[in-house]
Amino acid sequence: MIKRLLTIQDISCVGQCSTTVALPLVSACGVECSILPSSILSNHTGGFKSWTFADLTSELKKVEAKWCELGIRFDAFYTGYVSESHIEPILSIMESCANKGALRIVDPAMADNGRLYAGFADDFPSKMAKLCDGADYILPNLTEAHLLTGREVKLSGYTQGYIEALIKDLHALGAKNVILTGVSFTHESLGSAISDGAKIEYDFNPRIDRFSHGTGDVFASVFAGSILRGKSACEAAALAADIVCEAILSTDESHWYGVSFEKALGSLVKAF
Ligand code: PXL
Repeated sequence: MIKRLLTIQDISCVGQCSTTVALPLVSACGVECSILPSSILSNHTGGFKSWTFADLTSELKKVEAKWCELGIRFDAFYTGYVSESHIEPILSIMESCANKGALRIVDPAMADNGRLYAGFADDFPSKMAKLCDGADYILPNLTEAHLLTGREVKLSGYTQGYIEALIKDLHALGAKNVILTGVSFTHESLGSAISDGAKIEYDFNPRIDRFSHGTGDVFASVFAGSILRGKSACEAAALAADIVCEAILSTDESHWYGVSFEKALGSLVKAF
């Protein structure tokens, strides 16, 4: 039986992030992808001058009630960019619409390059931490990891011991598996640390010296689809990183607001 995943995050109508990236990538993994948009924006907030924002918090409870009435259930939940008002309704849906053993995959998408995204209050990381509590997998980047654990952000010049202490603090939020992205111990490589709470493994790719928007969403979407197809966390993280690299390298330099993940869909389909 094909597995069914529900992704809960915004729809940025233009910008190649969140739901518009999750839907094609999770589908390409051979997993049914249902969506629950928590808000609709004209475009994402990372680099465009302005945007519209329609909040859908009040819809979340109505949709949950309907799914309960219809007996609709999911094998996994994958959350991304959400606001404070969405957190309690999401926790409720993850309880009431879960098949037995349903997985919770939380990408605490809220910050990058040392800063929270536009529009998030300074205390938002403590709210996002509530979604991490009880998650099977969390996928913070380095900035998000520091903010979630109340640390001052340190993006370079750290040791392996430092990264492993940070991961320990992330587990203490209540997350079973931690996939910390954006880890680098040499200038030539960039990758992730994958921890199940007992052992930590690393996956690195050659560093691509270019800032790209939406790569965290591509990584999380491929990771989520791969886990549902039975890959281990290390295999899923390695595949997700390979797809991110292929997408970045396929993206025209002038295409600044996202990555051309469309060009990597063929490789992703072939990986299953
Ligand atoms: O890629 C994360 C993301 C998702 N949704 C919106 C965003 C961002 C990052 O800036 O602005 C609306």
